[in-house]
Amino acid sequence: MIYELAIADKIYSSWSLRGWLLFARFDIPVSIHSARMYLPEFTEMLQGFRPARLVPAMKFDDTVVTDTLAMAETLAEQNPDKNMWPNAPKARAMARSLVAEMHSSFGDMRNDCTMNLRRYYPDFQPSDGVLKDAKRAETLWAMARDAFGAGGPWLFGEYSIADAFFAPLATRFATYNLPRTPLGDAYIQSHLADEKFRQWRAMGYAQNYLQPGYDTDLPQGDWPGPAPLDAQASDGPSINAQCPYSGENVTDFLKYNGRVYGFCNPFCRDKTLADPAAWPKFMALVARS
Ligand SMILES: N[C@@H](CCC(=O)N[C@@H](CS)C(=O)NCC(=O)O)C(=O)O
Repeated sequence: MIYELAIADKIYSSWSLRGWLLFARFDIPVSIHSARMYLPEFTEMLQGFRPARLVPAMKFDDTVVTDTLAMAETLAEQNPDKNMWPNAPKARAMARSLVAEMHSSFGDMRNDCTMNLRRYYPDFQPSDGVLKDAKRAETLWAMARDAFGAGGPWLFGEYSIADAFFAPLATRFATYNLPRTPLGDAYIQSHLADEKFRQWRAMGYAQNYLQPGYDTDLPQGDWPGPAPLDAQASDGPSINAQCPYSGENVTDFLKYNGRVYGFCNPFCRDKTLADPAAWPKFMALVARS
């Protein structure tokens, strides 16, 4: 099956993150179309995904699927080898409940705590509604982890659609420093440390775009996930002639641990700069050099 996916800003678009994780986390090949929200380019992009009016939207053959819940079900049905839902019927039923509730609820948290993967606001004061949502999320997480989570750090042990759905909520706990139990904190940290999530966030940094209205004036701290390795933009020449991602000749450079590494375009350099350890191909090049 050949899939196309329309998404928006990686730092701010929580539903896009969820849609992208459904592909990235289950290793399903997809061709990505991306546009910034609230600009004409967004509407233009969606012309190719009619009748979608929001992101994410996906397409296969001539069929457009316009909502993350429908995308998840369609992908799970078309890729049975990927085990996107838990295998055991009772676990699968609970996973579906959690995903449906995530999809239809948590309005206060979504409204008051917009996703912002650039920021950490340690002093944010949550409203009662946000606190209620946060508590409900933790109740659901604890229920799944207690019953089915023994095999790994995710809600049902192995990563499932339910984790992709809760990833944006986990980032809101992180950005706004929402109160949480140790169990909730461990689950949130699993998301922040997840390689695919880190790649998404690093690509968001490389997009280098501040969405008006998504920041607050509150004091900021360092991102509460794994700290990036220290790398700096640099001039060439580099120790590698070919980009670790594309194999093409290098044009853009960074310095890490006293050595200069090259990439075939500024975006690939910048996404690596934002979080070098998130990129296995770059870390393999470092290990070889
Ligand atoms: N129910 C939809 C929600 C999609 C949604 O709200 N997308 C936002 C991005 S996070 C959007 O497209 N915003 C652009 C706009 O409102 O113009 C889904 O699950 O896919």
